[in-house]
Amino acid sequence: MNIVLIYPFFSIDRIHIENIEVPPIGLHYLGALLNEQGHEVDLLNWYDIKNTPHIIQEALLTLKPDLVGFSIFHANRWGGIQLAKIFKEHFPGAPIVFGGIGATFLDDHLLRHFPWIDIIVRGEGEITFPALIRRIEAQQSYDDLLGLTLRVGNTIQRNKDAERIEDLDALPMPAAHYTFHHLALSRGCPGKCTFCGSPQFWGSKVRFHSADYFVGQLEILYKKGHRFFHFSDDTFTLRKKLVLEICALIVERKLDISWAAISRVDCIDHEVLRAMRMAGCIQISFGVESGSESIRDELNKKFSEEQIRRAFTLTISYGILARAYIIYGCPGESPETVKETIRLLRDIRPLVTIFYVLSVFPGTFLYDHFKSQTGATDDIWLYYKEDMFLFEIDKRLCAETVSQFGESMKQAIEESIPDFFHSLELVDDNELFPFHASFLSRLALTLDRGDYPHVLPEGVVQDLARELYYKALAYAADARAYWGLGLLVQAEGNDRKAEVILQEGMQIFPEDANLARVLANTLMRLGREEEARDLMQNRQK
Ligand code: B12
Ligand code: SF4
Repeated sequence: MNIVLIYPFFSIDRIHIENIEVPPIGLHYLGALLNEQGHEVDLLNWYDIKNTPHIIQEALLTLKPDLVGFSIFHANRWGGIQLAKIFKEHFPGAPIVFGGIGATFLDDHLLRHFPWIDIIVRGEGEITFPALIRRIEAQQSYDDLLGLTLRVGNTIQRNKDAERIEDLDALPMPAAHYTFHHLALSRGCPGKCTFCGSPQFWGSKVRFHSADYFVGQLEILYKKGHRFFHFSDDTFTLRKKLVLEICALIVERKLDISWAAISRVDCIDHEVLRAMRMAGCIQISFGVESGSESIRDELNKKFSEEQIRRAFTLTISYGILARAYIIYGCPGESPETVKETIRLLRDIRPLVTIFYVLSVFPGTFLYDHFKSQTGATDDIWLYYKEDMFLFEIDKRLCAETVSQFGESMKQAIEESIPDFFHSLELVDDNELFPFHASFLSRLALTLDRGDYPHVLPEGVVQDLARELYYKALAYAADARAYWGLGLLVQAEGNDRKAEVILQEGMQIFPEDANLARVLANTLMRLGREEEARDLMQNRQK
């Protein structure tokens, strides 16, 4: 069959497109599986297609789909609905199938209101979707297929849930078919946070790939040239032994990669952090959510402050950037709870904090509670609207105040950033010194050239970056530290000093292209064009 899989567009343009530009990992799994079953699969990442509508027109001329599948998060469901209509008009014989978390929890609503959507595959797709395709190909009825919601006569029928896959390794490796940098080791989460759809979608029993499968995927992507990865599990470190095995394999197979993971504050310790750092982990994000214990309780995120504090201190001490996710506009949010969050953040000193306003998604406890309390139905989603914030439905909150809460937290944290950077304490472990140097120089570079300059005053940024570069070089020689420091000193107009730093770096890292380029530039600025030319020519030989 010719199958077109589409990741549809979002209604609202984003400032940070990195949150939406990545097609769901699940589409790669499904595409790989269908490819291996002999189908022709086109996977279209159309997250921003509304800005280039001619591409839709071109696709309609070239594609010949027998079936079109859409991967729906909540926020791109209108994109899916609109594209599905266009596809139905052009290819009336091709069934339109919706899947993913956004379709699973609004199955009835979508089929009831949008007649051009034919079938919803609920939950995990790899068993139900191929089974559906087989039935369609064989022109057999699929009315009884587990995991489907569909129209039967004039009614909408929700079949029983499909079994979940026991052995995730039995799935074909998406990396053999596609190139991407988001990977997942596991499915499922034992947590029960009230704002999160993961437990209802995946279940609380967690299933894992083996270390061999996971690192095997990394290896394939590495050979394709990828060096940075996101390990996108709900909690990557849930099974410590498996993580240690993965880290050992990454080192053993000499994969020179860096990666970011998501974890929970109660799921890390010295041993696992050390292994992760040695295997290239540079960042771990933790859901802190709030500094107020009563709000954390309300969200069912029952970690103590002590656990949060310990996780951040420990993670940073291994030279891993610890990121805090904070949700505000929560039930019971007040100026006091905001102060508590600021206090906790100042205490745990995350080097990056990501703030979200609490959204209420179908498939979560918060949403079910809202419906049962108010008598509202899923038809609230008929409005052309991406998300629903808690402050829109909780009378105790108002938009303006919640927005002020966010501003005051962000401002307080920005003011504290220099303190956070000054106070870094890294473990005294010789083997980790080159990693510490790499961590500190990366931080300095982010400060100097990345996201921070606009939030910190001129001068402060440069002083901090300088401090970090020197601290890095005190741990170990590091090409990036020499390069960054050279650039910083050059930007201050001190070309002679920049030359000394860069020459020292070049002695140790003669192959480093960045160092050579800045050194050549410095030599030009010093009026030594010939030396600069020689340097660059020698490199080209
Ligand atoms: C990794 C991740 C991200 C990554 C990458 C997202 C991506 N494109 O995959 C990043 C960091 C970019 C991200 C960003 C955001 N995320 Co996120 N993210 C996740 C996370 C932790 C894992 C997703 C994952 O890889 N799952 C594993 C793969 C195998 O599953 P899958 O892709 O869903 O596909 C399977 C099924 O859904 C189904 N399926 C999927 N598509 C289709 C299509 C068809 C036709 C069929 C038949 C089946 C099918 O079959 C697949 C195979 O089994 C989930 C939580 C979770 N565990 O699911 C949250 C989650 C998806 N994210 C969530 C949110 C809210 C966001 C953000 C909006 C956060 C924010 N405020 O900005 C952004 C925007 C994301 C977006 N694109 O809308 C919510 C979504 C809620 C909702 N109902 O939409 C989740 C569920 C977490 C939560 N808090 O509840 N996220
Ligand atoms: S927020 Fe994290 S820990 Fe809580 S239920 Fe969702 S995935 Fe699990």
